[in-house]
Amino acid sequence: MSELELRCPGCGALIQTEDKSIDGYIPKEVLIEKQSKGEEVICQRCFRIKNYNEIISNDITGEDYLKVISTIKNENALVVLIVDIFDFSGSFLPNIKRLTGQNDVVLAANKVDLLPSSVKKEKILAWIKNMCIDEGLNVCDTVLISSKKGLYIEELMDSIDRFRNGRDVYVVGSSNVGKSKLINQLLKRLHCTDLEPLTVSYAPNTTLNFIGFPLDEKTKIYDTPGVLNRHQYLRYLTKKSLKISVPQKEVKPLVYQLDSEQTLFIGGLARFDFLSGEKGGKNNVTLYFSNKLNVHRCKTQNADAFYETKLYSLLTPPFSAQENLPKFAVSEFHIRDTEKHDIVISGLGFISLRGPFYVRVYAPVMVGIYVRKAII
Ligand SMILES: Nc1nc2c(ncn2[C@@H]2O[C@H](COP(=O)(O)OP(=O)(O)OP(=O)(O)O)[C@@H](O)[C@H]2O)c(=O)[nH]1
Ligand SMILES: [Mg+2]
Repeated sequence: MSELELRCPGCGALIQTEDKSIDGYIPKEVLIEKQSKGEEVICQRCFRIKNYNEIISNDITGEDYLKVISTIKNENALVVLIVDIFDFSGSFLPNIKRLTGQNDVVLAANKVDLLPSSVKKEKILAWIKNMCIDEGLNVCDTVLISSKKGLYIEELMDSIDRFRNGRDVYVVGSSNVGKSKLINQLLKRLHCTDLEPLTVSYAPNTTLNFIGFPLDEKTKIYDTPGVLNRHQYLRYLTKKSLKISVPQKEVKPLVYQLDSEQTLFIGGLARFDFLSGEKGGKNNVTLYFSNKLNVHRCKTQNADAFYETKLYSLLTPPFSAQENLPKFAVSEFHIRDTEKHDIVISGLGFISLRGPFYVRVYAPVMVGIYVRKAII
């Protein structure tokens, strides 16, 4: 069937009319109608995401991803690695070199619009460079961008031009970091406005295969599927909870002055016990989370009972037991120096405070909880 040759321009899946539950499905009548009118054929899932803003997730396993992405190491290309600046550790792919081989890497930290606007760009860039050194990743350039707001896209384009030396470009990164949104921005600037835009969505695993666009007569830029990091919160949230928990605009920091043995609940999604800090006095703790999430404070000694009785009512999201959020696991952090640190709850946000401190953090098992040098 000729339709088997056709790929969806939104997600890269092979177009097919046989099985609704498989990627690339489109009803046969619709396909025939579109083709007879000479219209662009996009799969039903992309149509629904684009037109009704539906959240339809898909399952790409780590192995599928590795198979697809590791073909890049056989190419002579420039790799543009996208990370989510709001979830750096959660979205960073430490094994990127294994997948992309000896190819040069330009790092683009996306979603800079989520950070408070008072934060200096240079400070963030210096912080990213240190993180790359820690992770052992050698990059030719680092650029901060916002694909959503269209910020600094030209800077990234200049960097791509400088380092690609006539080669193809592959845009890679974890799921949901904004690869497709970025390529849509690049296409606008390359005046490719007649092309169907790539499908972009809140839900992970939107792009399913490589999708190439010409950069010039000989070379292409490719969108690629993202891998879902199993430590990211995103993976465990339902559609309703995702809309509240994933920040959509600049995050306004919330400052709390905490005494020892006080607890903060971030909705019902995480719990932060401040056990002790500097001797005497109160300690400033700054929260960087979606501002749609409510924060509640209580005494640590009452926190278990509070959680038990208020989960799903005051402490939301999650909104009901049907959401099936995994049980909380506990991590403790005992910092003895006087530096500022962030406690990161991967995919959800971070809590910033100065040492010395002793804190306990609760989040679903499997969600990564890290301590790092403060980004802000
Ligand atoms: N705030 C903010 N959100 C962004 C930005 N770029 C992308 N997003 C949002 O992030 C989500 C994921 O964007 P996509 O472009 O679909 O991400 P992707 O990396 O292509 O994801 P996969 O195809 O699943 O690998 C969408 O809800 C976007 O609107 C940005 O610069 N800032
Ligand atoms: Mg995508």
